[in-house]
Amino acid sequence: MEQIIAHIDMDCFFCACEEKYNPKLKGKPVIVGGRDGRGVVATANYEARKYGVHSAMPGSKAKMLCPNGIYLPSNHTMYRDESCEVMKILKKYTHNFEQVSIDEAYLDLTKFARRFNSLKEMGEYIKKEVFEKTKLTCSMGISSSRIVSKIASDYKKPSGITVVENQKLFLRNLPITKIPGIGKKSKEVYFKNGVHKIGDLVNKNKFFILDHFGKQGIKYQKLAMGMDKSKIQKRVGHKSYSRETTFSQNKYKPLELKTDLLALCDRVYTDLKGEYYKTVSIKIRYYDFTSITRDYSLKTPDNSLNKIKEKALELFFKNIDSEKSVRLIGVKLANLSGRKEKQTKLKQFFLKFT
Ligand code: TTP
Ligand code: MG
Repeated sequence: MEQIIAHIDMDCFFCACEEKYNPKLKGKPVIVGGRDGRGVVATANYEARKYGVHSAMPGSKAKMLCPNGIYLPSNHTMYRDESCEVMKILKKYTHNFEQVSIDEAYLDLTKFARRFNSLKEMGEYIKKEVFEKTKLTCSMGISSSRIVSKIASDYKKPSGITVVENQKLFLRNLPITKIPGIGKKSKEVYFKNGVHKIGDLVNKNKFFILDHFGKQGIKYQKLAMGMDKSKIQKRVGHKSYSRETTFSQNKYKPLELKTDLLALCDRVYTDLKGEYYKTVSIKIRYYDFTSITRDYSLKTPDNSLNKIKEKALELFFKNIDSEKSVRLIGVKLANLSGRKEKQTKLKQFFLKFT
Protein backbone atom coordinates (compact mmCIF):
# COMPACT_ATOMS: atom_id res chain seq x y z
CA MET A 1 0.00 0.00 0.00
CA GLU A 2 1.43 3.36 -1.02
CA GLN A 3 -0.28 5.27 1.78
CA ILE A 4 -1.77 3.81 4.93
CA ILE A 5 -4.71 5.64 6.35
CA ALA A 6 -6.58 4.64 9.48
CA HIS A 7 -10.02 5.88 10.46
CA ILE A 8 -10.78 5.56 14.14
CA ASP A 9 -14.27 5.92 15.55
CA MET A 10 -15.12 5.52 19.23
CA ASP A 11 -17.87 3.03 20.14
CA CYS A 12 -21.24 4.52 21.24
CA PHE A 13 -19.17 7.41 22.47
CA PHE A 14 -21.46 9.46 24.76
CA CYS A 15 -22.82 6.28 26.40
CA ALA A 16 -19.33 4.80 26.78
CA CYS A 17 -18.21 7.98 28.60
CA GLU A 18 -21.22 7.74 30.92
CA GLU A 19 -20.51 4.06 31.63
CA LYS A 20 -16.88 4.80 32.35
CA TYR A 21 -17.80 7.04 35.29
CA ASN A 22 -20.83 5.00 36.36
CA PRO A 23 -19.96 1.31 35.85
CA LYS A 24 -23.38 0.29 37.25
CA LEU A 25 -24.75 1.25 33.83
CA LYS A 26 -22.77 -1.52 32.11
CA GLY A 27 -24.93 -4.23 30.54
CA LYS A 28 -28.08 -2.10 30.78
CA PRO A 29 -29.73 -0.22 27.90
CA VAL A 30 -28.46 3.36 28.15
CA ILE A 31 -29.65 6.29 26.04
CA VAL A 32 -28.19 9.79 26.06
CA GLY A 33 -30.73 12.47 25.12
CA GLY A 34 -34.47 12.16 24.58
CA ARG A 35 -35.23 12.20 28.30
CA ASP A 36 -38.89 12.50 29.38
CA GLY A 37 -39.82 11.75 25.78
CA ARG A 38 -38.69 15.24 24.74
CA GLY A 39 -35.80 16.04 22.42
CA VAL A 40 -33.94 13.55 20.27
CA VAL A 41 -31.58 10.70 21.12
CA ALA A 42 -27.89 11.64 20.85
CA THR A 43 -26.78 8.01 21.04
CA ALA A 44 -27.73 4.66 22.50
CA ASN A 45 -25.46 1.89 23.74
CA TYR A 46 -25.49 -1.51 22.06
CA GLU A 47 -27.98 -2.97 24.56
CA ALA A 48 -30.44 -0.16 23.76
CA ARG A 49 -29.82 -0.51 20.01
CA LYS A 50 -31.22 -4.05 20.26
CA TYR A 51 -34.60 -2.39 20.90
CA GLY A 52 -34.23 -0.33 17.73
CA VAL A 53 -33.21 2.92 19.46
CA HIS A 54 -30.72 5.03 17.51
CA SER A 55 -29.24 8.53 17.17
CA ALA A 56 -31.59 11.33 16.07
CA MET A 57 -34.71 9.33 17.01
CA PRO A 58 -37.35 11.38 18.85
CA GLY A 59 -37.22 10.64 22.59
CA SER A 60 -40.94 9.76 22.58
CA LYS A 61 -40.35 6.95 20.06
CA ALA A 62 -37.29 5.68 21.96
CA LYS A 63 -39.40 5.51 25.15
CA MET A 64 -41.97 3.41 23.33
CA LEU A 65 -39.36 1.00 21.98
CA CYS A 66 -37.30 0.81 25.15
CA PRO A 67 -39.41 1.89 28.15
CA ASN A 68 -36.98 0.39 30.67
CA GLY A 69 -33.92 2.11 29.23
CA ILE A 70 -31.83 4.45 31.35
CA TYR A 71 -32.20 7.92 29.82
CA LEU A 72 -29.45 10.39 30.65
CA PRO A 73 -29.04 14.09 29.88
CA SER A 74 -26.05 15.07 27.69
CA ASN A 75 -22.92 16.06 29.55
CA HIS A 76 -21.00 17.80 26.77
CA THR A 77 -18.14 18.95 28.98
CA MET A 78 -17.36 15.38 29.94
CA TYR A 79 -17.55 14.11 26.33
CA ARG A 80 -15.30 16.91 25.17
CA ASP A 81 -12.70 16.15 27.86
CA GLU A 82 -12.73 12.45 27.00
CA SER A 83 -12.43 13.29 23.30
CA CYS A 84 -9.38 15.48 24.00
CA GLU A 85 -7.70 12.59 25.84
CA VAL A 86 -8.33 10.20 22.94
CA MET A 87 -7.16 12.68 20.29
CA LYS A 88 -4.02 13.46 22.30
CA ILE A 89 -3.06 9.78 22.12
CA LEU A 90 -3.86 9.45 18.41
CA LYS A 91 -1.96 12.59 17.43
CA LYS A 92 1.26 11.04 18.75
CA TYR A 93 1.38 8.52 15.94
CA THR A 94 1.53 10.98 13.05
CA HIS A 95 1.76 14.63 12.06
CA ASN A 96 -0.80 13.97 9.39
CA PHE A 97 -3.88 13.85 11.55
CA GLU A 98 -7.44 14.98 10.89
CA GLN A 99 -10.08 15.03 13.57
CA VAL A 100 -13.49 15.06 11.90
CA SER A 101 -15.91 14.95 14.79
CA ILE A 102 -15.92 14.56 18.55
CA ASP A 103 -15.20 10.83 18.32
CA GLU A 104 -13.49 10.16 15.00
CA ALA A 105 -10.21 10.93 13.30
CA TYR A 106 -8.08 9.99 10.30
CA LEU A 107 -4.40 9.17 10.72
CA ASP A 108 -1.81 8.77 8.00
CA LEU A 109 0.19 5.85 9.40
CA THR A 110 2.38 5.17 6.38
CA LYS A 111 5.58 5.66 8.41
CA PHE A 112 4.38 4.26 11.72
CA ALA A 113 3.25 1.02 10.03
CA ARG A 114 6.88 0.09 9.21
CA ARG A 115 7.39 -0.92 12.84
CA PHE A 116 4.88 -3.74 12.63
CA ASN A 117 4.65 -7.11 10.93
CA SER A 118 1.08 -6.50 9.87
CA LEU A 119 -1.45 -3.66 9.74
CA LYS A 120 -3.72 -5.61 12.06
CA GLU A 121 -0.95 -5.73 14.65
CA MET A 122 -0.51 -1.97 14.32
CA GLY A 123 -4.24 -1.46 14.80
CA GLU A 124 -4.23 -3.66 17.94
CA TYR A 125 -1.34 -1.64 19.35
CA ILE A 126 -3.19 1.68 18.92
CA LYS A 127 -6.49 0.32 20.21
CA LYS A 128 -4.73 -1.10 23.26
CA GLU A 129 -3.12 2.21 24.13
CA VAL A 130 -6.41 4.08 23.73
CA PHE A 131 -8.15 1.57 25.99
CA GLU A 132 -5.43 1.44 28.62
CA LYS A 133 -5.32 5.23 28.93
CA THR A 134 -9.01 6.09 28.58
CA LYS A 135 -10.94 2.84 29.29
CA LEU A 136 -12.85 3.47 26.08
CA THR A 137 -13.05 1.19 23.05
CA CYS A 138 -12.86 2.18 19.42
CA SER A 139 -13.24 0.61 15.99
CA MET A 140 -10.74 1.04 13.23
CA GLY A 141 -10.57 0.83 9.47
CA ILE A 142 -7.19 0.65 7.72
CA SER A 143 -6.64 0.95 3.96
CA SER A 144 -4.93 3.12 1.36
CA SER A 145 -7.96 5.39 0.95
CA ARG A 146 -9.60 7.82 3.33
CA ILE A 147 -13.15 6.88 2.30
CA VAL A 148 -12.52 3.14 2.40
CA SER A 149 -11.01 3.39 5.89
CA LYS A 150 -14.09 5.30 7.03
CA ILE A 151 -16.38 2.61 5.65
CA ALA A 152 -14.15 -0.12 7.12
CA SER A 153 -14.16 1.29 10.66
CA ASP A 154 -17.91 0.71 10.75
CA TYR A 155 -17.61 -2.87 9.45
CA LYS A 156 -16.85 -4.66 12.71
CA LYS A 157 -18.34 -2.36 15.28
CA PRO A 158 -17.99 -2.35 18.26
CA SER A 159 -14.31 -2.72 19.00
CA GLY A 160 -13.24 -4.24 15.67
CA ILE A 161 -10.34 -3.68 13.31
CA THR A 162 -10.84 -4.07 9.55
CA VAL A 163 -7.84 -4.01 7.26
CA VAL A 164 -8.74 -3.64 3.59
CA GLU A 165 -6.18 -4.97 1.15
CA ASN A 166 -8.49 -5.21 -1.85
CA GLN A 167 -10.76 -2.19 -2.04
CA LYS A 168 -12.91 -3.45 -4.91
CA LEU A 169 -13.56 -6.82 -3.29
CA PHE A 170 -14.35 -5.30 0.10
CA LEU A 171 -16.86 -2.78 -1.26
CA ARG A 172 -18.51 -5.05 -3.82
CA ASN A 173 -21.35 -6.39 -1.66
CA LEU A 174 -21.80 -3.48 0.71
CA PRO A 175 -25.02 -1.46 0.44
CA ILE A 176 -24.59 1.82 -1.45
CA THR A 177 -25.73 3.64 1.73
CA LYS A 178 -22.39 2.74 3.35
CA ILE A 179 -20.74 5.47 1.26
CA PRO A 180 -20.53 8.56 3.46
CA GLY A 181 -22.59 11.24 1.74
CA ILE A 182 -25.31 8.95 0.40
CA GLY A 183 -28.24 9.78 2.66
CA LYS A 184 -31.93 9.02 2.58
CA LYS A 185 -32.67 11.18 -0.47
CA SER A 186 -29.84 10.12 -2.77
CA LYS A 187 -30.31 6.50 -1.75
CA GLU A 188 -33.72 6.59 -3.44
CA VAL A 189 -32.17 7.88 -6.69
CA TYR A 190 -29.53 5.10 -6.69
CA PHE A 191 -32.10 2.40 -5.87
CA LYS A 192 -34.47 3.63 -8.59
CA ASN A 193 -31.65 3.26 -11.12
CA GLY A 194 -30.71 -0.26 -10.12
CA VAL A 195 -27.78 0.50 -7.82
CA HIS A 196 -28.23 -1.19 -4.45
CA LYS A 197 -24.71 -2.38 -3.72
CA ILE A 198 -21.52 -0.41 -4.23
CA GLY A 199 -20.40 -3.05 -6.72
CA ASP A 200 -23.45 -2.32 -8.89
CA LEU A 201 -21.70 0.89 -9.98
CA VAL A 202 -18.75 -0.91 -11.54
CA ASN A 203 -20.37 -1.89 -14.83
CA LYS A 204 -22.56 1.15 -15.31
CA ASN A 205 -21.91 3.34 -18.32
CA LYS A 206 -20.15 6.64 -17.54
CA PHE A 207 -22.82 8.74 -19.28
CA PHE A 208 -25.58 6.90 -17.46
CA ILE A 209 -23.86 7.68 -14.18
CA LEU A 210 -23.36 11.35 -15.04
CA ASP A 211 -26.98 11.67 -16.13
CA HIS A 212 -28.49 10.06 -13.07
CA PHE A 213 -26.04 10.64 -10.22
CA GLY A 214 -23.90 13.58 -11.39
CA LYS A 215 -20.16 14.06 -10.87
CA GLN A 216 -20.36 12.57 -7.41
CA GLY A 217 -21.50 9.32 -9.04
CA ILE A 218 -18.31 9.18 -11.11
CA LYS A 219 -16.27 9.56 -7.93
CA TYR A 220 -18.19 6.70 -6.34
CA GLN A 221 -17.70 4.53 -9.43
CA LYS A 222 -13.94 5.02 -9.13
CA LEU A 223 -14.23 4.05 -5.49
CA ALA A 224 -16.19 0.91 -6.41
CA MET A 225 -13.51 0.03 -8.99
CA GLY A 226 -10.80 0.17 -6.33
CA MET A 227 -9.31 3.38 -7.66
CA ASP A 228 -9.94 5.78 -4.78
CA LYS A 229 -6.82 7.48 -3.43
CA SER A 230 -8.47 10.11 -1.23
CA LYS A 231 -6.00 11.65 1.17
CA ILE A 232 -6.20 13.13 4.61
CA GLN A 233 -7.28 16.75 4.62
CA LYS A 234 -5.14 18.22 7.32
CA ARG A 235 -7.17 21.01 8.90
CA VAL A 236 -5.70 24.20 10.23
CA GLY A 237 -8.54 25.56 12.31
CA HIS A 238 -12.13 25.95 11.24
CA LYS A 239 -13.78 29.01 9.77
CA SER A 240 -17.20 27.91 10.95
CA TYR A 241 -19.08 24.92 12.31
CA SER A 242 -22.41 23.93 10.88
CA ARG A 243 -24.88 21.10 11.16
CA GLU A 244 -28.07 20.54 9.29
CA THR A 245 -30.85 17.97 9.10
CA THR A 246 -32.96 17.03 6.10
CA PHE A 247 -36.21 15.46 7.24
CA SER A 248 -37.39 12.26 5.59
CA GLN A 249 -40.86 13.87 5.66
CA ASN A 250 -41.40 17.62 5.61
CA LYS A 251 -42.41 19.07 8.96
CA TYR A 252 -45.01 21.70 9.78
CA LYS A 253 -45.21 21.88 13.54
CA PRO A 254 -42.97 24.64 14.95
CA LEU A 255 -42.72 22.76 18.26
CA GLU A 256 -41.45 19.63 16.58
CA LEU A 257 -38.98 21.77 14.63
CA LYS A 258 -37.85 23.40 17.88
CA THR A 259 -36.74 20.00 19.18
CA ASP A 260 -34.71 19.38 16.03
CA LEU A 261 -33.21 22.85 16.16
CA LEU A 262 -32.10 22.39 19.78
CA ALA A 263 -30.53 19.03 18.89
CA LEU A 264 -28.56 20.74 16.11
CA CYS A 265 -27.40 23.38 18.63
CA ASP A 266 -26.11 20.56 20.85
CA ARG A 267 -24.22 19.01 17.95
CA VAL A 268 -22.63 22.19 16.70
CA TYR A 269 -21.66 23.06 20.28
CA THR A 270 -19.93 19.69 20.61
CA ASP A 271 -18.03 20.32 17.36
CA LEU A 272 -16.93 23.72 18.67
CA LYS A 273 -14.74 22.09 21.34
CA GLY A 274 -14.51 25.21 23.49
CA GLU A 275 -13.79 27.75 20.74
CA TYR A 276 -15.50 31.14 20.86
CA TYR A 277 -18.03 32.30 18.25
CA LYS A 278 -19.54 35.66 17.49
CA THR A 279 -22.14 34.78 14.87
CA VAL A 280 -25.02 32.33 15.18
CA SER A 281 -26.94 31.53 11.97
CA ILE A 282 -29.93 29.44 11.13
CA LYS A 283 -31.06 28.05 7.80
CA ILE A 284 -34.57 26.98 6.85
CA ARG A 285 -35.36 25.24 3.57
CA TYR A 286 -39.03 24.92 2.73
CA TYR A 287 -40.83 22.15 0.82
CA ASP A 288 -40.47 24.12 -2.43
CA PHE A 289 -36.65 24.39 -2.01
CA THR A 290 -36.75 28.12 -1.23
CA SER A 291 -34.31 28.78 1.59
CA ILE A 292 -33.59 31.52 4.06
CA THR A 293 -30.55 32.06 6.27
CA ARG A 294 -30.55 34.54 9.11
CA ASP A 295 -27.75 35.41 11.48
CA TYR A 296 -27.12 37.27 14.67
CA SER A 297 -23.76 38.71 15.70
CA LEU A 298 -22.98 39.03 19.39
CA LYS A 299 -21.18 42.10 20.71
CA THR A 300 -18.62 39.94 22.46
CA PRO A 301 -17.54 36.38 21.60
CA ASP A 302 -19.16 33.61 23.62
CA ASN A 303 -18.59 29.87 23.94
CA SER A 304 -21.72 28.78 25.76
CA LEU A 305 -24.42 26.37 24.63
CA ASN A 306 -27.17 28.51 26.17
CA LYS A 307 -26.33 31.47 23.97
CA ILE A 308 -26.40 29.32 20.82
CA LYS A 309 -29.82 27.97 21.78
CA GLU A 310 -31.18 31.38 22.76
CA LYS A 311 -30.12 33.08 19.51
CA ALA A 312 -31.00 30.16 17.23
CA LEU A 313 -34.51 29.96 18.69
CA GLU A 314 -34.97 33.73 18.47
CA LEU A 315 -33.92 33.76 14.82
CA PHE A 316 -36.02 30.73 14.05
CA PHE A 317 -39.32 31.91 15.49
CA LYS A 318 -38.85 35.44 14.18
CA ASN A 319 -38.30 34.27 10.61
CA ILE A 320 -40.13 30.99 10.04
CA ASP A 321 -43.04 31.09 7.62
CA SER A 322 -45.46 28.84 9.45
CA GLU A 323 -47.66 28.48 6.38
CA LYS A 324 -45.02 26.38 4.66
CA SER A 325 -43.71 22.93 5.55
CA VAL A 326 -39.99 22.57 6.13
CA ARG A 327 -37.59 20.02 4.57
CA LEU A 328 -34.31 21.12 6.15
CA ILE A 329 -33.03 23.20 9.03
CA GLY A 330 -29.47 24.09 9.98
CA VAL A 331 -27.42 25.92 12.60
CA LYS A 332 -24.03 27.52 12.01
CA LEU A 333 -21.46 29.23 14.23
CA ALA A 334 -18.99 31.60 12.60
CA ASN A 335 -16.53 34.38 13.40
CA LEU A 336 -14.55 31.96 15.53
CA SER A 337 -11.74 33.04 17.78
CA GLY A 338 -10.13 29.92 19.16
CA ARG A 339 -10.03 28.78 22.75
CA LYS A 340 -9.54 31.47 25.31
CA GLU A 341 -8.97 29.59 28.53
CA LYS A 342 -5.28 30.44 28.58
CA GLN A 343 -5.84 34.12 27.90
CA THR A 344 -8.51 34.28 30.60
CA LYS A 345 -6.19 32.63 33.11
CA LEU A 346 -3.45 35.09 32.21
CA LYS A 347 -5.89 37.97 32.62
CA GLN A 348 -6.93 36.66 36.04
CA PHE A 349 -3.26 36.38 36.97
CA PHE A 350 -2.59 40.00 36.05
CA LEU A 351 -5.76 41.21 37.74
CA LYS A 352 -4.60 39.56 40.96
CA PHE A 353 -1.40 41.56 40.96
CA THR A 354 -2.64 44.96 39.80
P1 TTP B 1 -21.25 8.32 16.18
O1 TTP B 1 -19.81 7.92 16.09
O2 TTP B 1 -22.04 8.43 14.93
O3 TTP B 1 -22.05 7.28 17.09
P2 TTP B 1 -21.56 6.53 18.39
O4 TTP B 1 -20.14 6.76 18.73
O5 TTP B 1 -22.53 6.84 19.50
O6 TTP B 1 -21.82 5.01 18.02
P3 TTP B 1 -20.93 4.06 17.07
O7 TTP B 1 -20.42 2.98 17.96
O8 TTP B 1 -21.88 3.54 16.05
O9 TTP B 1 -19.85 4.90 16.48
O10 TTP B 1 -21.37 9.70 16.95
C1 TTP B 1 -20.50 10.08 18.01
C2 TTP B 1 -21.28 10.83 19.07
O11 TTP B 1 -21.89 11.99 18.50
C3 TTP B 1 -22.41 10.03 19.69
O12 TTP B 1 -21.97 9.23 20.79
C4 TTP B 1 -23.39 11.09 20.10
C5 TTP B 1 -23.16 12.22 19.11
N1 TTP B 1 -24.24 12.23 18.10
C6 TTP B 1 -25.34 13.07 18.31
O13 TTP B 1 -25.40 13.80 19.30
N2 TTP B 1 -26.38 13.03 17.40
C7 TTP B 1 -26.37 12.23 16.28
O14 TTP B 1 -27.31 12.26 15.48
C8 TTP B 1 -25.21 11.38 16.07
C9 TTP B 1 -25.15 10.46 14.87
C10 TTP B 1 -24.19 11.41 17.00
MG1 MG C 1 -18.67 6.58 17.22
